[in-house]
Amino acid sequence: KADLRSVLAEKIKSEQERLKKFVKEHGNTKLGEVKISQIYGGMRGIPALLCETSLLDPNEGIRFRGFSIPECQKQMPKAECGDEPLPEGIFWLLLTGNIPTAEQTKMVTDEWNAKAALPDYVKKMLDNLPKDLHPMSQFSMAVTSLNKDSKFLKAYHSGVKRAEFWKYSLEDGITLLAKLPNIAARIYRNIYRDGKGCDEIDKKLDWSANYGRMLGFDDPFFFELLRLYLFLHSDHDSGNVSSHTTHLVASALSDPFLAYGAGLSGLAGPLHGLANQEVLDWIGKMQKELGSKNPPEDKVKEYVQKTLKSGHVIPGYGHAVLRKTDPRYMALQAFGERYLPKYETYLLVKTIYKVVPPILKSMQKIKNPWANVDAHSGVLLRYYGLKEMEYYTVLFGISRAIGVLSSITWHRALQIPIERPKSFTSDALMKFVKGK
Ligand code: CMX
Repeated sequence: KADLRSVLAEKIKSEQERLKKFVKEHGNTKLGEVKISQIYGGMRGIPALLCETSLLDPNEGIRFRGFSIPECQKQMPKAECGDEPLPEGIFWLLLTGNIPTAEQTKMVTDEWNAKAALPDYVKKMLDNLPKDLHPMSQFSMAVTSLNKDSKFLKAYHSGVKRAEFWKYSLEDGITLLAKLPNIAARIYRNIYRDGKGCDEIDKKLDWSANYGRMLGFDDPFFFELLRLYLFLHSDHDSGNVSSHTTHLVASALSDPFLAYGAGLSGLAGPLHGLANQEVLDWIGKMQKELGSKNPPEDKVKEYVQKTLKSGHVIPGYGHAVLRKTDPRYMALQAFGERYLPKYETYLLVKTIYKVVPPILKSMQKIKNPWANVDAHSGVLLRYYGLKEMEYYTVLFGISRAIGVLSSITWHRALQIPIERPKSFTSDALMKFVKGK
């Protein structure tokens, strides 16, 4: 029945020793070389980051502390009457490397429920923001503003030793995770429901179900979808924009609220987290133009080709690292097949999955023609009545916090220094090449 803090403290102690020895013995081992094309190419493939919580394999997809998505679905604790892993348990797994018991998971749920209430100043700020300010801007502002009561910030200024920083970062991470559904649901109610609805936590329910309730839903299948969604998006190694931004900002010893506020701004980009909104928007336009909710394959093919010809990307397809269909897409597809197999827009998503990869494969410049997670998430949310597409990235933002806040704790425990890679001007690179 050991609690999260004591399990983690033990693990950190043994890892600090193990990793110190590892770096001492192998610190000079080379992992690869850097090519000039990589400097101009978004640093793709440069092995430069540490991420203890998850590992992304180009063909296999993500593993959380060594566990694949199906393994997590099988082994992680679930809600009563549910089949999907509870995101609270994923937080435990990412932090400690161990699959928690049902009792340990419940301890996380209880703590998050107890700390879920928002300070009045955050409520007031959110209630006074213009309704046409994008939900992600509102989300990032609210998260940043919570640093007023950061335990890390207070500890830093009161002279706490560096070796202890991780403990205060963990407390901030837990506080932030507890409050995220409340912030996100308030933004939703303010923009789309005239501020009406409940913001009371039901202590008998888990994190995802409480979030669903505060959004104004009561369908247990929707709560189950939220559990799946919030589990799947929790971590994706640390090279993606939201994770890397959070790490970079946190490396300056900014507190976890400031760091994740910045990460959310990165998540809001159309090539990253906003793609789920773009997918459904694109599908909606296709349905309208083709005059059918589930148009035939040849018409879909024409529409895809037209999109590409107009110079746009096909949202939800391609990936900077993955080279196969994203297993997160497969997990969402399995959910759709189980609960909404006849829904017309779901059937269209299936047709798109048949049609798009061969077309993208034929364009040689595209390294990965397969679907990523964003190709499937929106259609499931829409089926259950969460129809406001520009809100979708907020869900992604609630989930990604689980991984990156776990990582901040670990980076502080391992005392990883401020990130400061070397940059060059083009002229300096040309001079270097000439001098060779
Ligand atoms: N449709 C059309 N063209 C695409 C494409 C797609 N789905 N995916 C890649 N390409 C193009 C790129 O735009 C690039 O073209 P240019 O050389 O003319 O600029 C070329 O193919 C090579 O790109 P790549 O090396 O295969 O992919 P990148 O690593 O540069 O980019 C990504 C990855 C995700 C930004 C890109 O595939 C894309 O824009 N996809 C659509 C948006 C999307 O689904 N994003 C969500 C990704 C998941 C996430 O991070 O959250």
